[in-house]
Amino acid sequence: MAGKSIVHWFPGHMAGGLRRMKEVIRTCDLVVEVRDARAPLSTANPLLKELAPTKPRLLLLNKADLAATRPLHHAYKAILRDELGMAAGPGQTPAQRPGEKLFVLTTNARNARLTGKKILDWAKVHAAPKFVTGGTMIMVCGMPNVGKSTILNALRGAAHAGSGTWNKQVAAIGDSAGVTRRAQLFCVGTNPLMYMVDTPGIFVPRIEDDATGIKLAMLGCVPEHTMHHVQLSQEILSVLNSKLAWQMRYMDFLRLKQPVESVEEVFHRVERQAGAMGKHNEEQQRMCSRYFIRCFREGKLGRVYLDPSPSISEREQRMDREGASDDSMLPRASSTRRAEVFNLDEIM
Ligand SMILES: Nc1nc2c(ncn2[C@@H]2O[C@H](COP(=O)(O)OP(=O)(O)OP(=O)(O)O)[C@@H](O)[C@H]2O)c(=O)[nH]1
Ligand SMILES: [Mg+2]
Repeated sequence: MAGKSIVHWFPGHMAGGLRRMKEVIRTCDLVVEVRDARAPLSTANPLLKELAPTKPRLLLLNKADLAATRPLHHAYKAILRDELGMAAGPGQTPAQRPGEKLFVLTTNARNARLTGKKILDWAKVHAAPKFVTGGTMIMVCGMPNVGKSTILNALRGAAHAGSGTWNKQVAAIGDSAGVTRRAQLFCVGTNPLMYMVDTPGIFVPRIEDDATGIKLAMLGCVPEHTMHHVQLSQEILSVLNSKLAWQMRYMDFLRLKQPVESVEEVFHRVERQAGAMGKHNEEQQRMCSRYFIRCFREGKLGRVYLDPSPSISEREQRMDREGASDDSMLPRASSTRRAEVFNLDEIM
């Protein structure tokens, strides 16, 4: 089970970051909460919702390229229903709470520029700045490693498209938790003027159950040292062998003929592929497990969806495992036909 350290991971920079966010949020016109689309419920942070209950909110389910599309689609509708008290079926009347503005998008790094443009367009209409001359202030927040800084860079990219400087990354990104360690302000657009505050990933001081802790460790929302690498690899293998994995890609990847239960077998395969047989020491095992964990996080072992998705039938599950469904089942951004960007208006 998850080590106790997962439950208690709340380092100093997070406590400081949260304090700073509470100060900065007063001047913000829009809050962008980023979650991981592979576990949009487990990567929700209640602390963040409490920060600004009345501000317009934009919820981004990022890394949708790594999530199984069918359960993500269901989750999207459930989030609309739960967050807004909104019936999510087509043609139903939205029962939005008075004054609440929420925009939900799924996105991924591949179409980040397109997402950036959609966010900017939405912000122009729904998050008017308090003082026009001061510009719109946007705060981006979320759990560690969900892609906040990547989104910020995308927004800058969208705003600067065509100017020759759009692809310059300003916010540091990295594949481990805790890359951004303090709140930083960036200009993301000049017409109209928009600023964005990138914030450090904020973890919950206490996780309710070990299962959530394990999911967050799998997704890289906590640093490596919080869970032993062999234990984490074993948990990942269990996921890949279960219904949570929507494609059995790990067997192809490791050139296995049938599923394996033991993580030792996985390490053995990795060793063979790397041509490093024979050195059965701890360092070798650590390298194999880190490689396996990284491949899982990068989606090389197939798309997954880690949160419960009860409304999905066995048949749908089987179709996805056999590769019969793809991104085409998600609502699309109508004009561009690019996958994994959709919005409230299109689904209602
Ligand atoms: N496949 C995929 N990878 C993504 C996506 N968005 C971000 N990433 C990767 O996820 C990792 C984390 O991205 P960051 O933008 O640094 O995440 P962050 O939330 O700012 O992380 P912290 O600052 O540590 O809290 C990086 O390796 C990104 O390249 C996505 O949509 N799809
Ligand atoms: Mg960051």
